[in-house]
Amino acid sequence: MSEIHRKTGVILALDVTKKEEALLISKEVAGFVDAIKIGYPLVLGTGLSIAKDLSKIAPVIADFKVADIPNTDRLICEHVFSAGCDAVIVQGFTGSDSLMECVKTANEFQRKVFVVAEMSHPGGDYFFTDAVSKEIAALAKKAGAFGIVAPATRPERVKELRAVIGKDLKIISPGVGAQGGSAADTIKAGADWVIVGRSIYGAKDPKAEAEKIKKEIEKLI
Ligand code: O7M
Repeated sequence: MSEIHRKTGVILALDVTKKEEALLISKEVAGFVDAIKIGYPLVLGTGLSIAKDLSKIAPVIADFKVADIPNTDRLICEHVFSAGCDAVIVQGFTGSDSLMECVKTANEFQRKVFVVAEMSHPGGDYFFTDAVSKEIAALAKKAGAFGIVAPATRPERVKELRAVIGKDLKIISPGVGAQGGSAADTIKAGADWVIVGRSIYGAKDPKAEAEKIKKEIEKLI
């Protein structure tokens, strides 16, 4: 288990599907990212045991967007944390009892929960309307989550959601690069980390790309 500390402001979204590639890229970019986010593509491709391998390189965030009844959520979270993941990403629209069960389970394992407040793709604000996103962000705070997920493709929303949660919770923001968002604009709007996938793992030189984003963020400090 390791803590997620902000040094670079970058989280790698490792959506490759082969173990060798996942390990190679992670080792290459290790100095330029603060955590590695794994999700269905990699875990379905390699098995959940990849979490332990990657946790030797950087803290691991399990992006399963957990969205079920409290009992099922607890079973999923227990599995994820036992596998060596340092944090889990869950949905908040399931309601406070489901969310609180995830946070309770995370606390038992001394791990963290991030709650999706709004999604980054063009259709992402269709159901995650302004009012709903803000309500989910407020619920994440009330439930004791570590942070929320907010869209780098809409920095103005990051700013508004930051105003809802205050300084205590972290914001991680996907949508930089391949989806059109800017790392600098997202951090300026109040995100703690940008989540970057294809721009890094799909680059000819993932290390150079990760370093470029890290430097873009460093310039703001
Ligand atoms: O940089 P990309 O676009 O290749 O990858 C972005 C990653 O962030 C990818 O793993 C997505 O599944 C994830 N993501 C979004 O792109 N948008 C969202 O709204 C939410 C997520 C996410 O990480 O949810 C927790």
